[in-house]
Amino acid sequence: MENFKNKKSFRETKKIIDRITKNDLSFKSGKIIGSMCTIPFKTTNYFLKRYMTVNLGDPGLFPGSAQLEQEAIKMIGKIFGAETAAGTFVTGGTEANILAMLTAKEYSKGLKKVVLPESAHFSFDKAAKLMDLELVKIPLTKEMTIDIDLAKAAIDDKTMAVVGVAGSTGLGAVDNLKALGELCRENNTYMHVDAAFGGFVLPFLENKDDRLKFDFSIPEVKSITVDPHKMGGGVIPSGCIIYRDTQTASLSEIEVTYLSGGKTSHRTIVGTRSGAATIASIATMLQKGRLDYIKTVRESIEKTQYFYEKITRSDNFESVIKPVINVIGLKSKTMPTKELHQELNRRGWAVSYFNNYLRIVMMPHVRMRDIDKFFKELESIVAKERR
Ligand code: 0PR
Repeated sequence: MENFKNKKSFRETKKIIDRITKNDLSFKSGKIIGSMCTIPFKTTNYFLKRYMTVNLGDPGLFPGSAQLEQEAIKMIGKIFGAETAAGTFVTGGTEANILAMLTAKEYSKGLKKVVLPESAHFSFDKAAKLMDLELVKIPLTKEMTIDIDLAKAAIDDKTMAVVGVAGSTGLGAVDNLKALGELCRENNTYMHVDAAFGGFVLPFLENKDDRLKFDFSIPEVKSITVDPHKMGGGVIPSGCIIYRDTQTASLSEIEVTYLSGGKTSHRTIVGTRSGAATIASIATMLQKGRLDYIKTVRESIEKTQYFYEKITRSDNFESVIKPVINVIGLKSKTMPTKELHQELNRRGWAVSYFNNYLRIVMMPHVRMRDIDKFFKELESIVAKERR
């Protein structure tokens, strides 16, 4: 970086920043095939610019934007089957999950034990570190979902929260949340669903299986994480924590007495927060509407199916599970998957490596021709390895 002392012109500044960021990958390259984010909706620029100065941390200054946020939360709550939902936009799934754990801690009056599947996102480890929680990670079944019998054995009257995942980070797997809910009934244990990824997929799936139920229609579910900046097509940073009702939402509340507009409160970890990103993401939801989400999800599932069939037809690869949504865990049968990952990286492909498989995510920016190219590359790597 150049020195800070001499100020630079716009052109010089742009040159410096372009030079340093030139190695960033671009979604348009077709090589980002393992990320859970995507290209934001086409009108995003307009809303980002228009609401650049809005700080949702000061609702007294921006009452209209604060109202818009609440109306959007209600809208998402209704999609998830709750007329009474309340919550906030946050920076993403991590903040939403941490808030859910904070809320559960308050709800349970200070208990610390959290029962969750081994597949849960690492944001729960952050929450545990922050709040000194005890995570009991439950092994998975062969479908890579939480083992309900083992969960049952772990849940007791000392349990602060039970977490289920609707669209796991590695494989898109959906836990048996109805069964998990039933385990929360006896002690009225707080149940949270992490649908950061699945929340904008599952409600729009055609031919839905009853096992994919994840929302407030399960009576024990108290809160849900969902990220507009993943399958919502929104812009980074946009997550949401949605609570079943205002009473639950207010458990994480901190009163703020001095901000303009007088008495107000925060239910977020951060203080000042981006109105621009939130409003741009809400604008995306409004412009897409239910039918467009159904279409986006259908196309993503078709691409997943297309790739899955290629894998299963090949002698060289296998899928960890039959994909449930638009995430695939890919393993090589002929070479160590870790080496395959390294070679893909060397060739400029951005896929994530999870222990012993690669995560492929069929986001809206991934085109059929990218999938063909990627599959050819996979075959060429294993063929070369064999020679
Ligand atoms: N819950 C689930 C189920 C997730 O998959 C994720 C993140 C989170 C919570 C946390 O969300 P934030 O990262 O928004 O706080 N899943 C992706 C992952 O860890 C996040 C991601 C997205 C990472 C795009 C990289 C990337 O390029 O892989």
